[in-house]
Amino acid sequence: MTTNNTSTEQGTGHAGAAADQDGLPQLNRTLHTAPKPPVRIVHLGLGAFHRSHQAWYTSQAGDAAEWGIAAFTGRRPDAAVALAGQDGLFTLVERADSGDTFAVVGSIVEAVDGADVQRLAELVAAPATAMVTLTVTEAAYRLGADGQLDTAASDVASDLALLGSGSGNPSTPLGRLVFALAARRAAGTGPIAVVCCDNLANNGTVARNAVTGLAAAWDAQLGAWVEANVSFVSTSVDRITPRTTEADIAAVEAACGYRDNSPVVAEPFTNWVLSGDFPAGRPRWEDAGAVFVDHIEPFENRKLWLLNGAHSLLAYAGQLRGHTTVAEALADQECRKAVESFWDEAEANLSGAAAGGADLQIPAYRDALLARFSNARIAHHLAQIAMDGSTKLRMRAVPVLQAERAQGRSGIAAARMIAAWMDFTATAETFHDPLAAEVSEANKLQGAERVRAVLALVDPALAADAGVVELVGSLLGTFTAGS
Ligand code: CS2
Repeated sequence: MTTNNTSTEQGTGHAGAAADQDGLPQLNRTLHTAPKPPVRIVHLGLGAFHRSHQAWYTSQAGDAAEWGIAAFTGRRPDAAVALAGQDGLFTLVERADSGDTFAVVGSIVEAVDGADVQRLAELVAAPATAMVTLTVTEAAYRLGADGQLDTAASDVASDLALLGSGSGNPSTPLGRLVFALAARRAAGTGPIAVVCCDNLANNGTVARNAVTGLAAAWDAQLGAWVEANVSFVSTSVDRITPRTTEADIAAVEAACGYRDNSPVVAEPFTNWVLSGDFPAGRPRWEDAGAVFVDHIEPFENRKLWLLNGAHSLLAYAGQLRGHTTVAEALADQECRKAVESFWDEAEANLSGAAAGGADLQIPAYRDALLARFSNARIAHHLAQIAMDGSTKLRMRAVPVLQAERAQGRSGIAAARMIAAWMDFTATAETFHDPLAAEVSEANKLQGAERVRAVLALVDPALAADAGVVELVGSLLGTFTAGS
């Protein structure tokens, strides 16, 4: 293991740092004394990916000293409690095939329990705050299969009732955001950007529809204010970030000589493509390699289809064949073949006019993905990727299947991903999905009826196409252990 203690902030003495039971000091700002940047970014969804990606980019910007992040958790306060105990600092472990490097990231200056909506409102309303970034998961946008905000979803409906009556705090990330935007409107602190960093096609538009839809359903004037004052930025984000383990915490202790309760492990590769306006300014993320483009769609599709699509395929096919991690699944020729043929289909729909003049360098991108997925030192668990399949497949398999069929081809490789998901949901002990109950119910049906019912939960138009139902049905059972 190579150890390279590069710090984004210069370490100094250990004065005042609390020690853990091994006598090691706890990571905090007495160990790393660079000035705390002021809060200018509010983030919703304080998790590992936010820290390895947006927080890292912000810490690497040339004007990092001006840009601090206040990050709010989602459902549970744990990540905020752990991070607050070390002044928002955390170690980024970059895990390459050849070894680890360690760096302290200092851009998060406040870590807050997401339930503290008063603090959220105060910060979003503050004149210095220029943007709200989001990693709230694909499923949190509560889009129905028709792509529109599902106001009938129980948590959306209950947030709307709470907002309307003023009798309690909203509990969904978007409900909380809308509450905080109302505070900004009331404070008169002007335009702001919302930057969606979730893996969705047209994620800026999705965020716009969801946030504006919710705001307008609560208060028409707030809806109009959001339309006029909030800029929704689309982004394509990329950095493989598995869950942190106890072994990772121990590795940081051994290499860095301090205790960090919240290190984050990520691959060395990172990518961020953005498109949209920042009316109140932004950090110079381009200093860290972020790219600003006018037309983001080809970049989004390249990432969502080639990387995320292959991930989902490996997650279902790989687990059906008894594998645990991405690297293990990719080493299985059956899974690898399925990925390569899905990539062929996706690639056919990424080139030519679909690229919109962008040079997507697909062969090099595919080669790089093979290398990234094969990094066996990154234990990226298939179970983590398998979550929320009904939402993810809409972005990862459905567009490729539709594009293939529109050109008179079968779309068999994309259909294979959907069939693998159906087999997985029918056989897994449990699975996490916003539509888990509906999927399980539909899986009880037989034959074409079952395929149609499960497909309808992903995309009603596909379910109405007898050819697709037959194709997906014929691919069930493709991936079985040892076949
Ligand atoms: C993965 C992504 O869990 C998943 O669905 O496909 O989190 C993936 O690792 C990231 O998008 C990589 O940038």
